Amino acid sequence: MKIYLNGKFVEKEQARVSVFDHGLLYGDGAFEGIRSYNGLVFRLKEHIDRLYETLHTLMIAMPIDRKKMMGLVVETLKKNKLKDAYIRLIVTRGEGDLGLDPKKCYGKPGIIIIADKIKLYPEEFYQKGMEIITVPTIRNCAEAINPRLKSLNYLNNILAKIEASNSGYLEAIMLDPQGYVAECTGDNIFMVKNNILSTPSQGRLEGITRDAVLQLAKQRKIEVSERLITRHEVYVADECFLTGTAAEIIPVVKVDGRVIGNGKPGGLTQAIMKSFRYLTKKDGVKYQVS
Ligand code: PXG
Repeated sequence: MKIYLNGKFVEKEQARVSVFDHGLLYGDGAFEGIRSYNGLVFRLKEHIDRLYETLHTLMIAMPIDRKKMMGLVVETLKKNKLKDAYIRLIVTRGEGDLGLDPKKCYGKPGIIIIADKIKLYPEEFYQKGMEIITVPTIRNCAEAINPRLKSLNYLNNILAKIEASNSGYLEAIMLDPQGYVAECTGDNIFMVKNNILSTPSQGRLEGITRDAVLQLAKQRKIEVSERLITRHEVYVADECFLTGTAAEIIPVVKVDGRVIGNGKPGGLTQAIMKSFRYLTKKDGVKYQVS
């Protein structure tokens, strides 16, 4: 496996970062999880834009522009001869002296691109739907670390993931500090009631898959509402599903022990799953693997 690390491609075993990297010391940096489908990087530009927006707020000045970064992602895929892959792009504040202050860093961000095979949820979940729970750890709020920042500081969601896993679930709903549904640990959430598709308007990551689903829904003339959502509304919804780069679109049939709708993946969910699959075949940056 060839990994892009600070300007060169190196073998996995040689891909090492300094113990003085502020990404490691403080979680000071940003990341993206991107996916390619049959030689097409899904919405690469949108992922790179989101990354650079996070970096802008973190005040990490990038030595390369967005176009060059897109090129490097594609090059990493080609070097590894991967047509269907999961790409993990990481930018750290870089090496520095000890101490929180970014000024202690030497001004050279660490850039890492890993391209690996994608691990999927079992196919059964996509056909029968999955069960999730709400966990006690609340999602970061805009007043603290804005959840729109895809930073290396993911402990908030990791604690929630541990809580889900301790109870035997793979994914969990996180609430915002006011008790509204925010999102899941690594996925956005949608619900359908009376043919209206709703999703939380705030307190969550601006998911690329979420965006794609909203576009697909609008194209299909489905009524869409971005608003505050309570757990009760999810419990009594007709349908529920999650969206994310890794999960794609996955139906949810039980939340906190409450059956959603008829306990099977809903019709609108299935229609959107189908449209999304089609979209991944045409929407992205094309590349050739020799
Ligand atoms: N919410 C959170 C908190 C996320 O981390 C999403 C929603 C979905 O966003 P996208 O843009 O992917 O539709 C995410 C994405 C991983 C991994 O390695 C995590 C994500 C994506 C890909 C891989 O665990 N999170």
